[in-house]
Amino acid sequence: MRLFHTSDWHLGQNLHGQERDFEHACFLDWLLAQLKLHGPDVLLIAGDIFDTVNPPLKAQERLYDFIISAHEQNPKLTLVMIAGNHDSGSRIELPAPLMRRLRTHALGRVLWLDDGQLDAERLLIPLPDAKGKTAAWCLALPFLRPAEVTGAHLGDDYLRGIGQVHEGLIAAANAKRKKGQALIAISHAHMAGGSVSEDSERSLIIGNAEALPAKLFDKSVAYVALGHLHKPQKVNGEERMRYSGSPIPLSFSEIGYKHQILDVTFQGERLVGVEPLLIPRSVNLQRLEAAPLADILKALADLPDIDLLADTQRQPWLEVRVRLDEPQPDLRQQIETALQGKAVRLVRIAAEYAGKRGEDNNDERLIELDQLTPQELFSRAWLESYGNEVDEQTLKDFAVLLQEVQQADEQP
Ligand SMILES: [Mn+2]
Repeated sequence: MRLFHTSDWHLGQNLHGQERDFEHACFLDWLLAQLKLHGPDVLLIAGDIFDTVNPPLKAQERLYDFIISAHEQNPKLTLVMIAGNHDSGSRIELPAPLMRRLRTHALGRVLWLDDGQLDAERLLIPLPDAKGKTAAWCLALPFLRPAEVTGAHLGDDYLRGIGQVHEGLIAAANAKRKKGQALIAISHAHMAGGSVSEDSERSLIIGNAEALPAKLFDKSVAYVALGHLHKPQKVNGEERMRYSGSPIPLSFSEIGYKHQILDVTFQGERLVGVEPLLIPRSVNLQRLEAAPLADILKALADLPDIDLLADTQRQPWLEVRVRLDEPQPDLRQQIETALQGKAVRLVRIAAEYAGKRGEDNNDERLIELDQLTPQELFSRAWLESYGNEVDEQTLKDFAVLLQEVQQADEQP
């Protein structure tokens, strides 16, 4: 039994206004070729399939085209995908009846039965091997929003609610499986101890309350395919508990990651190997680190010139950081002029100013709005208005309101 584990595709993402569709198309072509080459039994996509709850049509076409192509090419492949915190759970599930015909299972929500028990049945997916025999069970844990795991008979403790879902599902899976069948979990969550990227993983809840303890997955679970963190990594050094990471860098802070999918092998109920398959980078992200304007202009002049025969879609995305003593109204113009005829695509200019408020304040920098998370902005506004730090409870309430706003577009 062999599976591929991937996550955080963020189809439809744009980088400061620039579409990533070409990069996603290159990744999906590569993935199809890997499926053909290695012929795994299962493909797991651990959430954040789309970048937003209302993804552009082109992004939806990418996903469904891929599923159909994968099925036509590898007719015995089972595909399981779950919603992440960027996805709409109901949107992911919407075409489920069609997708089942393509051996594809899409889980976006957890449901509770009338007696208050978790509806575990719909979250347990049999994974057949090449001969069609159930070789393993997949436990699907879509990203759980507070409203799904709290309430009347569940109580209002988010972490406890999450714990109940895990316990209920693992118990149901253990009751169901036969000897020799592996348990494989797929989950979109922030596990405690994971390392986070600078600015692209939208906070799940807030502070440390959002990080889940690894012990939620007891040893009966042979492998945990995780999504949410964009850097590929093991959780607490455990071989069986992994983030595959995103297939493309979703922000300039992710340039250094070795983007990959994981090729995971089982013998009976035992995990026997995990091998990364490195994804070729179709478009580079390039960042010029903060320097005075004169140095930056010189560095820009040294960039390679456009090759008229080369594919413009493969030109690197460029972020330029400039250190300034005072505002420079024609900054963008100077940079754009320096970039004329250069084989890069400018996506962002970040200006940093040396602080002017006294000698001790030389490190104070002006921060741009898009460098702040909504929580940070709220905290700063609170401090400025009331003169004291915002308290935990208010921050939590703010996080709940924020989630409501972020989902406001979502269809019921
Ligand atoms: Mn993500």
